[in-house]
Amino acid sequence: AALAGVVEYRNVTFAYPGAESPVLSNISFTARPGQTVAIIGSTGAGKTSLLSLLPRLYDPVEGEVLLDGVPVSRLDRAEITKRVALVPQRPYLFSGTIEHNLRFGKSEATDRELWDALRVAQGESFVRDKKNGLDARIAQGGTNVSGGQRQRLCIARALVTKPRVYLFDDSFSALDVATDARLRAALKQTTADATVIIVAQRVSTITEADQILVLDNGRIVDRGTHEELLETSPTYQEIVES
Ligand code: TTP
Ligand code: MG
Repeated sequence: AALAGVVEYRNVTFAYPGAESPVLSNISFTARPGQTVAIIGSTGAGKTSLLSLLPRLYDPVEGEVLLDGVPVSRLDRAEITKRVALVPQRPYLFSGTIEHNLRFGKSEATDRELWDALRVAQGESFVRDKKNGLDARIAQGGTNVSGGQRQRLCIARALVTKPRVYLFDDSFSALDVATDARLRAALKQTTADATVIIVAQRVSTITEADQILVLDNGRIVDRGTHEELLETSPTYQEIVES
């Protein structure tokens, strides 16, 4: 199972270059194919920073991040990108057609694959409604699509690459609750064999996760399923009630 998509963070501590104090301390967890691991915590807790270490946007100062048992520090970014798709918190669209934007990570994808990805990402109907469909133009930075449409196009772009590991950084926050629920149900089927790590603001997005990590000030303070955390974690209860 060399390309299975097992993600392991082992005693990871991370500080931004030039910063004095770490934003992540002693992070350890494992996410396996078929599992969804969710990360929740208040703003500034370190969720985005945590995700950024797997695709090597940054490297830890201590500890290791492993992909299928191999430290990612031994893999080059192109190799990681083939197996890991990150949907960033501020999803980026560039000037060009919708098709160009969707093919960004996998230029040889067929139109069929693009539409399949759009269907899962709940973006099919708004692209179909555009006069030029996949040829419709996106303005620089995606200013002519809504925040929710932008999120869905970036999710579709990740799906097109058919990665082993998906990292969703707050990718559902601009969606209304009904669209969020439909998208997650569709994603669950499509990504059933993949490893999924989701950062979320809304607890409703992650109640079904196999494991939830509660991040506070750069540390995992509690972990468990939604039901377990409701019983055991005051920090989680606060998030649920907020
Ligand atoms: P984040 O990792 O961005 O925190 P978060 O993703 O949990 O927050 P949010 O819910 O708002 O998305 O930031 C953790 C700390 O790291 C915070 O003090 C800001 C700092 N930071 C940098 O110094 N440089 C960076 O590029 C980023 C992303 C964060
Ligand atoms: Mg963030």
